[in-house]
This record gives sequence, C-alpha cells and structure tokens, in this order.
Amino acid sequence: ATAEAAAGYHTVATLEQDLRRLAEQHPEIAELHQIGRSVEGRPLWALRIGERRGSDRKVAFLGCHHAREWISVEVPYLLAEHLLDNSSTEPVRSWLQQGEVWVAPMVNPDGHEHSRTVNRLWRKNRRRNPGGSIGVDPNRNYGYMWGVLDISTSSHVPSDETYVGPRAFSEPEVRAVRDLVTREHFGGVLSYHSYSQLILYPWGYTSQPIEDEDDLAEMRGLADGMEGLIRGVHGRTYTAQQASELYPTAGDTTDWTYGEFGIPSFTIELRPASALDGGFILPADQIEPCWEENRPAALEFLRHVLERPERV
Ligand code: 0X9
Ligand code: ZN
Repeated sequence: ATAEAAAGYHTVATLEQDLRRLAEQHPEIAELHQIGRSVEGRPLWALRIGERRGSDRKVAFLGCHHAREWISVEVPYLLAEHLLDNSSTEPVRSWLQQGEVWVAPMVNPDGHEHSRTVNRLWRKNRRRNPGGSIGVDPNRNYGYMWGVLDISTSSHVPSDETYVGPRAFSEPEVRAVRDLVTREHFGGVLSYHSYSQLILYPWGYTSQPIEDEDDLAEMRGLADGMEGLIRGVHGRTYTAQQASELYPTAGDTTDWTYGEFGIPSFTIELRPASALDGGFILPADQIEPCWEENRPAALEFLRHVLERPERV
C-alpha cells in the first residue's frame, strides 16, 4: 500500500467496514444495500439514508467510476457520515424524514484496488477484453447515445483508456448503477470525479445545449449556485460548464440519467485544479478541505432535489 492509503484514503476493505459501521450505528435511518458485483466479484455498496423506505423524494451521490480518482470516494462517504451525524438537527432532520439519500461511494472497486496496489494511475474497470487488453471505461458504458462517438476521449479501441465497451451496459458495475437508478426513481444524481475543479451538466455527447429550456435554466442555476457555495469556503474556483466543453464523450453517467429520466444530473470534478497541482495524486491532507468546500454544494443539490416540486 502507498503512503497515501495509509494516510487516510479508504481502501475497498475499510470502506466496507465504515459503511457497515454507519449502518449499524444508525439502524433507524441507514441501511446498507449490495447493489451488484464487480467484474472480479467484489460487492458494490450503496448506503440508503432516510427514515422510511419508498419515499417519493430521493437523491443519489456516486463516487469512483474511475479507479485513480480516490478523492471521489471520500466526498460522498463524508457526506453520508455528515448526514447521519446531523440526523437529529435541522435541516437534515426534515430532509431525512421526507426523503432518501443514496450514497454509492465506490462504483469501481476492482479498479480502485488495482490503483492502490499495482498501478496508481489505473482508470478503467478490470474487464478482460477480447484481444488481451484490460478494462472498459465505466463512464462511457451507459446507454444514452452510447457509442455514437469514436474519438480519443470516447474510444471503440479496447486498449484505450476511454474504451466504451462492446455494448451499452456491458459492465456489471454500470448495470448496478442503472438498476439502482431505474428502481429508485431518483429526482437527481450527482457523480463525483477528479480532477480539474469543474461542475459539469449535460450534454457530454454533443456541444448542443439540452433542448428543454426549463431544464437548462434549472441546471445552470444550480451549477452557478454550487460554484458560489464552493468558492465561499476556501476561495477555490470550480467552473460550471456543459460537460462537452471539457471534451466530448458518449455514454457518461449524467447523459444517461438526464437523457433517460430528465432529472438534474451533475458531474463534479474535485481537487486539484490542474496536473501541476498533482493531478490524480491528491495528498491525503487535502481530503478534509476538499470535503469542507464541497459540503454546502452537495447539501444545496440535495435540498434542491428533495424539496423540488413535481414539474409537469
Ligand atoms: O472523462 C470523464 O469521464 C470525466 N473526466 S475524468 O477526468 N474524471 O475522467 C468527465 C466526464 C464528463 N463528460 C464529458 N466531459 N463529456
Ligand atoms: Zn473520472
């Protein structure tokens, strides 16, 4: 294990322990669900937080589609811990009375383990591809406009870092998220990645803006709000923009959640700002400040989704 792992990032094993502990310490409002299994057979976990099962207001936070983006495990995990620690204090209390928050901090545990023990910069899952290469990019494998691009940032070549897979939802990690989102009818989804400090909204597959002007205004408004909230904590700039402006991709998580369900959907790229600041290798002493600056934005998204009136 690297010094980083020892110094405070979760491993597959410690995440499972901590999620179990949270569920045990808060039996009335927290429930650990196994939502599937990875390519190598590891359980995929989601923590459900809320007083009652089957409410009609639900929000999901996802982490670690990409193995090397360790900070993207910690922010949703710390959000779950924060909600449970504050479950008897307003406003968290009312949110958890009326709604549910689902947190799946590590969508790609096989990749994370490989990143921790073998190759720190591993990105994809651990699928054995025909031809001998390894890995499908889980953030290219969702079924909305899947595969329509064949470019370096969204590739049909199995050995590439952004390999889209042989077909939409070919990967068990991605099917697990698909099945969870389909079953629970979330009102919004936020997926954490790193790095670049960005707040991204659909579309990713085209530079065209989304057509529905109310949806666009809603997501731009939320993104701008989150941008200000994040900046207000430690002064860092997280730029709000359409995902395709970073680079075009087809089959990412939030194109599917918005394209299929029409719900507010964001990808947040966490610290650091650039490769010069370490890129994917974020020192563990930045977990806490990164969480601190993202907490109000996460809570604003949660509040927005759980308090959102049904739109016709
Ligand atoms: O490439 C990705 O999947 C995300 N960036 S990362 O550096 N974490 O790999 C960005 C996905 C957002 N969608 C688009 N840029 N289209
Ligand atoms: Zn990523």
